Amino acid sequence: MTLFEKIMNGDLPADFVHQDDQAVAFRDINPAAPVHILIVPRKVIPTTNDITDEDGPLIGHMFAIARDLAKKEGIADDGYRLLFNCNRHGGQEVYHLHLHLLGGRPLGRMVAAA
Ligand code: DGP
Repeated sequence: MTLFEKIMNGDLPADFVHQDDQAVAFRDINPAAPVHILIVPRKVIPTTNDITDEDGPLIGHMFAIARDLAKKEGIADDGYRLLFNCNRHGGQEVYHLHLHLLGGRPLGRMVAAA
């Protein structure tokens, strides 16, 4: 079972900000910005490489959750970043698809220097 399945099942605690039948969202344990939320589908999809065409509505739903949470967190107007990390070069740590919602301060341009 993935770490995020354990969180969704309630076996591990998390600070949930959204839950529905398809996806959940909770605050990142190691926030990289004042707002750092992970949007996680209940379906286990290891990486963005594993997304299928049938997952389109689910992925769209994740973005809709991010949009609504950005508004709720008060960061929609100033702006924010949404990102997926994939595999080693992407810096992925948890192999259960998740969309990062980051904001609350200027985030700089794109990626940090290696
Ligand atoms: P990624 O590198 O894209 O796989 O991001 C994984 C994120 O998950 C990372 O920012 C830290 C976060 N994380 C890892 N373990 C936990 C946990 O047990 N609880 C919460 N809330 N977040 C976690």
